Formats: sequence, structure tokens, C-alpha cells
Amino acid sequence: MEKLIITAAVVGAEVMKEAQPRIPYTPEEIADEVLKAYEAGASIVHIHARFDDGRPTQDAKRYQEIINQIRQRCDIIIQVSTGGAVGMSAEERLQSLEPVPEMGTLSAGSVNFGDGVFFNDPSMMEQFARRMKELGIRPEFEIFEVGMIANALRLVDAGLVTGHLHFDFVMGVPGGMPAQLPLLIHMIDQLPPGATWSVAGIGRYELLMATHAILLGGHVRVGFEDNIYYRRGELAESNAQLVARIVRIAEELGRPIATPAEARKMLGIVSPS
Ligand code: KMH
Ligand code: ZN
Repeated sequence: MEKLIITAAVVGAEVMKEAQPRIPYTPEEIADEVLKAYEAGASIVHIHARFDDGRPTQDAKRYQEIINQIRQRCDIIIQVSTGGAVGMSAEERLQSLEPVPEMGTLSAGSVNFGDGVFFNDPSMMEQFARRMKELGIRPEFEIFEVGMIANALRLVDAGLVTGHLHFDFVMGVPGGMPAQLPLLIHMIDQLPPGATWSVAGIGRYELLMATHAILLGGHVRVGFEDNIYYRRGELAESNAQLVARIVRIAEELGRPIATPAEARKMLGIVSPS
């Protein structure tokens, strides 16, 4: 089986220090957390930006600062969020692409998200895909519901997404699809030949879905954005601790871990930003 790409989603837009005291907010805190996750085996980092007080922001300068800090530390693939937080406008969300990172997320439809709605109508999806294509940024389709795969493939058919296709199945968001193995298998069956995929299981489903993904030849996303616990009732010490557990399981199951350089090749990414 292919080497395993581990994505560390170290920040997110929702978790605050009150819930997980180790969640990073500042560019330095984020980059330090990224370095530890990289050393543990992550080859991609999915980043969001925060103000110093923890409020989410899509400010381009803040993203640039985070990217600079990460680049001083390691060569991990940097994937910025274009999802931001529920309620942000398209223009606000697109600012994170201004530093021209290697990868960006491309959410493939609207979904209830906790008490709110994560809004991504067809014209927004097209706008985001077009911008990423213009800038040469490799998209990762974020799939919160089964029907979103067809939405993503419509963008491909329209020529707005070209080259290698990579999907991230986000399973277990309250309001989105549940984290269930038959659903995962159904989604894998919908993908075009050559596409790669990862799973981000939310909360207590993170470890379970990650293990399914390792066995099924997919890739894995873990981190505080999706899950703040190591096990029931025990907060994780760091994002790296969650990554390290995946590395141990993968090695036992015969999936060696991809380096950032290997992951770049697998995902068709030309060069570091
Ligand atoms: N924070 C969620 C509303 C992404 O990063 O692209 C959206 C999200 C997806 O996290
Ligand atoms: Zn995110």
C-alpha cells in the first residue's frame, strides 16, 4: 500500500483554550506546535489563523506570519483553510490564499455545522476553485456530506480543478454526515481513479476512522481542530501526541509514513512555497 500521509489540523477555528489549554493561537505557538507534529510524522499541516485572544481570522498578514514561522522550522506541506469560521464571507475567507501556500481547502458544499450553517453555494465553490487554479494552489476537497463528492466532480468537469485530486472526508461534525464505515466505503467508491483521500473523524471518532483509513489505503487527518482528547476524559498533551499514535498504528499495520517530499509527489505538488 501507498505510504501514509498524516495531516495535522493543529488549530481550527472553534476550539478555545478554555476547552484545550494547549491549543495554539499566536503564529509562534502555532509554528511550535507544527514543528512537534512534523517531528512526530505529519507531512501536511492544515492551518487556521487566530488573533492573540483566540478569535478566528482569515487575515492574509496573519497567515503569512504563520507560514514564515513554520518555514523557519521545517519543510512540512502547508495547507491553509479557506473555510475559516462559520459566518465569514467568501472574500474574508479567500484572504488566506494571498500568501500562495502549496495547498488550500476547498469545501464542496453547504452543511449545518453545530448551531450554524457552513455556507458554500455553487458560485462560491467555483470562485474558490478558480482562485486556487489561478494561483497554482493544490486544493483539498473538504467533504462533509456524501453528495459533496458529486459537487467536487462538477468543478473538475468544468475544468476549474485540474491535476491530481485529493479529498478529505470530514466525518462526525454535528450537522454533517456521521462517522460510519459503510459511508466511508461508499464514498471511496465514488472517487475517480488515481484520486487520493483522507479521513478526519471528529471527536471520539478520530482514532476509529483513522484506523479504518490506514487499513483501506487512505490517509489520515488528526489534531485539535477535530479532537482535543487522547482518550475518553483525558485531554491530549499536544497535536504531536495524536500524530505519534497514528504513526505507531500505521507501522504495526504495514503502512510506512510519507515524508513531506514523498507526499508532495503523491499529491502532485511541484515545490514548497
Ligand atoms: N471551521 C469550519 C467552519 C476548512 O478549514 O476549510 C470550516 C473548516 C473547513 O474548518
Ligand atoms: Zn479547518
